[in-house]
Amino acid sequence: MKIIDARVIVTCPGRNFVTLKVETQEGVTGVGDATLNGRELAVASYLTDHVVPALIGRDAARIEDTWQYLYRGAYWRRGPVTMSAIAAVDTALWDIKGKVAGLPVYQLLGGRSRDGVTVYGHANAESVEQVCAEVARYVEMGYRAVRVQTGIPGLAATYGVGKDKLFYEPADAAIPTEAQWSTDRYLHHIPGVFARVRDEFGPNLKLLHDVHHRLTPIEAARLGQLLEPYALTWMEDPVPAELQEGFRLIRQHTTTPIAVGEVFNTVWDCQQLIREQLIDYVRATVVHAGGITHLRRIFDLAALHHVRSGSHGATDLSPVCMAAALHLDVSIPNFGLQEYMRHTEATDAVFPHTYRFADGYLHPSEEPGLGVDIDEELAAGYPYRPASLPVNRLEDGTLHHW
Ligand code: CS2
Ligand code: MG
Repeated sequence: MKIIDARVIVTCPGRNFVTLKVETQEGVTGVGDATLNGRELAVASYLTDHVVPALIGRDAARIEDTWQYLYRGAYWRRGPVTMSAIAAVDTALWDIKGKVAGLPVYQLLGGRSRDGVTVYGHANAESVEQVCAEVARYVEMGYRAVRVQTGIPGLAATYGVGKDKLFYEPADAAIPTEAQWSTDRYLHHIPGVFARVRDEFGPNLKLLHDVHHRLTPIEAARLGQLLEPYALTWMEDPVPAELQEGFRLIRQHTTTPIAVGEVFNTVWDCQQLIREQLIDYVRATVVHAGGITHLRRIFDLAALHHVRSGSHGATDLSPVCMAAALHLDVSIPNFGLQEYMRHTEATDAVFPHTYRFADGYLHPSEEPGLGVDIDEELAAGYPYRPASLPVNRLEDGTLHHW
């Protein structure tokens, strides 16, 4: 099963996506997502210039060996660019293996551990009233879990509150736009939002909130305490996570569960968080954490320490990543939740897929492989557009975490 071709496709059907398509001598193809928001072309170059030439002629069946070859072989290990590139190759090879076996990828991962993958949607709006209306829309669509973000009085724009409700997209300009942040205003406002939402929707709806790495551990501990009466499913990314031991402080003070990991690339980013049981959900993804092969390792370590999965699934992760995520989600023993932000119609058309949403669950494809593809002709009609994520400043002008 020799690899005879591998090509990198960059397309922008509403936002930029990088996709790797691998082809074998027998004509079997596989796809992998390599999108890294705001740094798309760096991964495209890593693949085209350094990885693709070494893939040609390799045996497509040797997934683990190829993973090790790309990880150890580069000498320079880890990092989002490297790991997204490796992820794309790994995902494409799992897709090929499934097609050759005639089985959906989840069957190769041990088969189903559950009937459906519980997903959460994003309710975001400027005011508490508006956000309640957004939550109600998700409940009507069948969602069992909703993430809630609102504007903060006194701040011009807030993370998570976009113009478009179903496809929130923060990468809005070639040069980063500047947003404003105030921890005091935020901490004062957010508990009241959850008091209202919990009161209106009752105890059975799972509620989540994304702090987007903006607090210090002691501030996060306080927020966790303030939110305890509203029984959140998780408080996400309370602090930047480079300092894994920083989570000890949060943990000592609150029973609000903690989720973190959308920027993690390898198990080394979270091994202390997991081993010391400092978190409850690990949110690493197929595309940014080295593909199905490596993400499964992270989830296996997590399973030993009562940590569940909660993979990132924002609009900047393509339907190829979502398709792959669902095969893992449905098969692992310690699945928690899957984020599901819907893609635009143009994106869905460029990436035809057969996973489907019903009653608050996503269901992976039953087709051999991942059950997703890229329509290259359609993709060619959407050329790359430079777009960066914003930066954040405190009211005195200090650059803060976005
Ligand atoms: C977010 C993302 O979905 C989330 O939890 O944190 O919207 C994140 O900001 C983007 O995916 C960054 O690319
Ligand atoms: Mg997040």
